[in-house]
Amino acid sequence: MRKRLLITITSALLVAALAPAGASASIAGLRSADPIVVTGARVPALIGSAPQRIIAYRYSAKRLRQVPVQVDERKLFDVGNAYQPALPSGEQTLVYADAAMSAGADNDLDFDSNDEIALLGSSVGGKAPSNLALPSTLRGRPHQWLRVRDPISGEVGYLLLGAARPGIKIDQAAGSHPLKYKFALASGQPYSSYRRAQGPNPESSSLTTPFYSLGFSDRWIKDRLKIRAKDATGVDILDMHKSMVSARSCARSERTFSDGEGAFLTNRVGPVRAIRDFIGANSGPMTERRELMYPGREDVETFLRVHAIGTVFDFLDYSAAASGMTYRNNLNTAGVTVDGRPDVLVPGLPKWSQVSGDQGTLTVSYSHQTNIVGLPMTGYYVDSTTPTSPQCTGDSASYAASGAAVTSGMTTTEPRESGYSNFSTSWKLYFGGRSSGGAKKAAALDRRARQPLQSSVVR
Ligand SMILES: [Ca+2]
Ligand SMILES: [Ca+2]
Ligand SMILES: [Ca+2]
Repeated sequence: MRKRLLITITSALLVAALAPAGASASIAGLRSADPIVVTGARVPALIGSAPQRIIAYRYSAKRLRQVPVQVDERKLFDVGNAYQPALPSGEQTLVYADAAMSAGADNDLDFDSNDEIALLGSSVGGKAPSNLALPSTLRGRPHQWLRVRDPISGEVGYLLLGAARPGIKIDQAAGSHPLKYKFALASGQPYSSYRRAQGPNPESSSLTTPFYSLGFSDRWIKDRLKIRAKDATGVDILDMHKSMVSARSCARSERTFSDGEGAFLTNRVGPVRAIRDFIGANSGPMTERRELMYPGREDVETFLRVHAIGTVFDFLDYSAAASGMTYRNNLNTAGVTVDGRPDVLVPGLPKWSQVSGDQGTLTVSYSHQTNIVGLPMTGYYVDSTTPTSPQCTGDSASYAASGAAVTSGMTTTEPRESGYSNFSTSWKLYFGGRSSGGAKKAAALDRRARQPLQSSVVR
């Protein structure tokens, strides 16, 4: 009896020790890879501050601790003005300001209503007592507490944002530098030498985080991807991110897009994310791809702006080094083996797909936005060492080449044409180790991708 009681007490203590120190621990754990993005309009007290003086804290273990924060200024910009001579599209969109690239610096160099503050889910803390003294950096300075909510679990957490006192040395990264992104032309020349009227513009650009690494060989040529999370082998499982008008023709591909006219709007990196944003896809010069690269997640956004083209294909073609991984999607949860031998899949447009094996786990959540009613879309999948479709770029095989396609009816999305429609896609890629595979885990990541962390100012 006594012994059993002792065991019960010990277990209770153990549970207490393992339990999250407040509701926020769940957000910081389960949603560590997901970003929290807040526009200036949502934190009015900070408007007018110097962007590089904004710092963030969380309350944890009875004190305030600084966490990484990044401020990315945005501006309304006609992307056609990135060309020389300018090729105005007549449409203004919000782009990330970059004085070194074609987007240029923001028109308002202070933190303004459309600028963004980006933080990571892993930084969220608990609720601080209302009488808690502010850190010396923020005493008498504008500051606001942000309440962060996970719409899936209902859990909440908090972050303190403020504009640091002038004269005090601060580090917005809080000592954390998980992202190494380098935009580099293979020529070694600066961006001012970029051939905007006619490519190619070979690059040796790369991104490395503790969870993955990427390589870019030209504007549209993303041809290296290694999963570095946990126990992943870290081999390069990507042949090419392929973007084509037709999967049966090499007339238009990521190669011809890169060889044609184009420009970079943005190439930025900070402690929370790297931003790579470019335009130019042959007769769709305003067509834009924006990569938002967080430590454990990559968001790939594509904005189609081109005359009527009928069909579009966008997919990741893996490399022979992906052999042995399991490919699955929400319509084929049991999965098939990536081996260059054809598989029979239930057809349809997947919500998510995943490749998982010793090489690590990559889960992709797909979404698209359009005002074209009833646009027919489906999934794309080819696993074959002797594919019937031309490869156009990269190697001669298709290893679990998978993504999405518009199969007909892609009407004009060109802003210079009357009656144009909108079509854009957003893929969210999560990187994990060997044990991160499986349909259940993929579905959970897909839910997180679709239901971003919410935030609101509380005081
Ligand atoms: Ca600004
Ligand atoms: Ca196969
Ligand atoms: Ca290939």
